Amino acid sequence: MTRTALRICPLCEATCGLVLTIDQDRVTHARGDRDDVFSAGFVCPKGASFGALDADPDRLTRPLVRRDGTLAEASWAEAFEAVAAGIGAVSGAHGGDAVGVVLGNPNVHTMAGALYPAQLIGALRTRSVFTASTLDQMPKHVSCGYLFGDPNAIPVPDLDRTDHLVLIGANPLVSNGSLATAADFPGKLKALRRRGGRLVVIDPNRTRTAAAADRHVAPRPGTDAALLFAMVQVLFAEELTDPGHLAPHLSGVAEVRDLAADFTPESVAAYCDVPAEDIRSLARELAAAERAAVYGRLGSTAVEFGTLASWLVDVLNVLTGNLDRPGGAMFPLAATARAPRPPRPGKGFTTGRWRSRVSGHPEVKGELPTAALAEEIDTPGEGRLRALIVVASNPVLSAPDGLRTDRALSGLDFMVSVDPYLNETSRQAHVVLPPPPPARSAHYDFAFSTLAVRNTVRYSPPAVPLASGAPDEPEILARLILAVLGQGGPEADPALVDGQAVSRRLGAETADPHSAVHGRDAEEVAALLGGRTGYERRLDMMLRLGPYGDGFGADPEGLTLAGLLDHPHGIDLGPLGPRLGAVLRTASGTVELAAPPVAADVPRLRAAVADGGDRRSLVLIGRRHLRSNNSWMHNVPVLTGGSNRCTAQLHPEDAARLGLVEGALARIKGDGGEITAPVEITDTLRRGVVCLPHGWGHDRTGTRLTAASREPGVNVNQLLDGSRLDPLSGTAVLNGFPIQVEAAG
Ligand SMILES: Nc1nc2c(c(=O)[nH]1)N[C@H]1C(S)=C(S)[C@@H](COP(=O)(O)OP(=O)(O)OC[C@H]3O[C@@H](n4cnc5c(=O)[nH]c(N)nc54)[C@H](O)[C@@H]3O)O[C@H]1N2
Ligand SMILES: Nc1nc2c(c(=O)[nH]1)N[C@H]1C(S)=C(S)[C@@H](COP(=O)(O)OP(=O)(O)OC[C@H]3O[C@@H](n4cnc5c(=O)[nH]c(N)nc54)[C@H](O)[C@@H]3O)O[C@H]1N2
Ligand code: SF4
Ligand SMILES: [Mo]
Repeated sequence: MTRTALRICPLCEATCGLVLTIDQDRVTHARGDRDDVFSAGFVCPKGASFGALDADPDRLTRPLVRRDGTLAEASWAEAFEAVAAGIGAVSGAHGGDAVGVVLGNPNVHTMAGALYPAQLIGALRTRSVFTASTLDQMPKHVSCGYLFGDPNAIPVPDLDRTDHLVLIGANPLVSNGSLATAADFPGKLKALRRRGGRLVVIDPNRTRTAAAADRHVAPRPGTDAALLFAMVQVLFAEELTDPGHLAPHLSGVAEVRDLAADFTPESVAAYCDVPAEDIRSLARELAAAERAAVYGRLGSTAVEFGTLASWLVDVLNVLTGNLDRPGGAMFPLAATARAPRPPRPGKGFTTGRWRSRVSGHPEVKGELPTAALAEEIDTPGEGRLRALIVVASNPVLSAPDGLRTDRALSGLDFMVSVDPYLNETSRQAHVVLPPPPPARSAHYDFAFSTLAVRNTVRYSPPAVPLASGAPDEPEILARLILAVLGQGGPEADPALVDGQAVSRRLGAETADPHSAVHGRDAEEVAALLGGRTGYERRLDMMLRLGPYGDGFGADPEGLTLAGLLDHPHGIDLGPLGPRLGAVLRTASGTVELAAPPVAADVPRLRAAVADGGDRRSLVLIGRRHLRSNNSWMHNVPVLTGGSNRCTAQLHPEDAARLGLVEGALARIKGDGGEITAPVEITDTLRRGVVCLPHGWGHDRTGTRLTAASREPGVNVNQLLDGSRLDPLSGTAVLNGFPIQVEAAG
């Protein structure tokens, strides 16, 4: 007897609703849910392979504990006792900062990853926090922090209503969108063009997205900040700025004009390798469009001037009046966000409240650069990192210089990995705690609802019950928190962790005159919470205190978890609405266009433009594949093979000059080492650029990745040594760094 269950796909940011067919406890089929209020049936090959991924025989089902040097299966009780002893020994002798926390990308795709890490960091009292953000979008947080006073206030392109969309360093036809949660990005781009709108793509590679555009501009990698500055210069010089409704809310406009003054299209054309006339028309077309949105993604963030480029994206949105209006760049309002309060100035945004020990990198959003993780472990001296808790991260492949990271991890006193796989990183752990597969986990998109191009609310309870005795990931993280607090024994009650979060939030809300529960008794409110588990009670609390919530009775029609469960395909909350006033948290209460730390980085860009860049040297950029995801999806045979391979792509002219033919091996050298990869010649790339995907290099011993290790590929991040960072955000330069290439052997 088969049955079906609904499950939001956790495999990328598009958050599609799936219909799973389930036979016994096995997912035998997955298709798009046509009735899903957000995704309306869209699915991609990864979502369709949900069953294969869920049932991967290499997934760990029991914890592993290292004894006499080898990892062996153990009971959950033994594993948590080992964690309490291992972390306790390090933090007791060396303090909380000696224990690092590393949080990887899947944390934004799990409920556990949204709810528990802050409590874990609090329990450890550690400032040694490293996340995937500094391999990814941290520049956007920093630029929005300075512009709007809140690093999490990230505007998204209003895809359904815009007339003119400019995509910079983004390939949503493959990535399915990022920092802009939209199921069926391909359909939305088609609809844009069908209604007469224009799609502009700025990318050194003629990607699938670029090939579908009305205009494709291919600059030299890493030069976007100069190109965008030149667009700003044109807007001012040709009197095309028109902030309109935003005008009363802006400060720093004149400063931006002055900063942009010498970035004329002519002055940056050679550096960007884009004709000045093309830059001019990019600016004119943007200004002329009725409703336009500029959006930048990884090719604009994980680059040398990532924060400047991210900032200029929104400077363009502001100067053309497109921020916070329909069809422009807008702020979503998630159901689990705090209900809006009356506008008031905030404290503004700062970084550098502390610095990393070895290189002195400033803290950003409470984090240190992941590119500096290895040096914080392997550089001797006071304050060295001696233990790590790694949750859903594979820095040996995802971050610069995996060989050094690998060696550093092997020298730790103690390491825990919360990870379903024994992979390149978790193989160095002393304890591996495996979460259950996605079909056995509940799902709510805490992170992506704050980035979605339409407001909706959806929840999937677990589709399949947990295996007997196995905890879900929320319980694993709650028990981990208790273990680091010294409560590693079986009597420790994970409900305490959820209870603490609930009483903290309700304590603050009942004391807040603008809260729906102001003046009520926090315990009495807590007793009203619905939900079968701790994480469900927390979700119920957040929904009820949120902008659409019932306020625990204040609005009987409002949202609760129980009400949401009556809508298994989700509830549509409508298109995005203007809400800048509620978003702004700068000290001035305005959009601060020219924050001093951002302006102070402009001379570095000016110097790079003046220098012209080394045009003889080749630079490397990345690529993604529809059937892959970062470093952990190469172990599912239906998703690999065909075009999903780890090849070095080169332009035909570069290949000819280097004497490389299709399929030959190229030796590629960078700051951090060298790798050898088969050549794939393609004229989709611009000249001077080599393109390799990341997340490969599955050839280390001691892993359990049967399929991936048969076609291991090479680790592109070995070309980096961790020293190239965007200074304002600490984000690694993963795109547009210099390399040398020659024929191998
Ligand atoms: N050269 C280059 N490097 C890059 C990039 C690039 O474009 N080029 N992209 C960067 C970007 S954008 C990112 S986000 C990072 C990602 O880098 P990481 O944050 O390290 O993420 P992944 O490589 O996806 O590894 C995820 C880990 O989580 C585990 N996992 C999977 N599902 C779950 C789950 O449900 N729970 C738990 N606890 N674990 C789970 C996987 O087994 C794997 O070990 O890589 C970055 N690295
Ligand atoms: N299928 C699939 N989907 C994914 C992922 C995956 O691994 N596979 N990963 C997920 C994650 S973690 C993320 S963060 C998102 C990323 O989502 P996207 O940013 O949309 O994905 P990328 O393919 O990294 O696109 C970056 C683009 O920037 C271009 N680029 C490189 N350097 C430059 C430059 O200097 N300037 C400009 N203008 N462009 C440049 C590259 O050619 C590439 O096309 O994708 C998510 N979705
Ligand atoms: S687009 Fe993303 S969310 Fe949708 S099915 Fe594919 S992997 Fe899942
Ligand atoms: Mo990412």
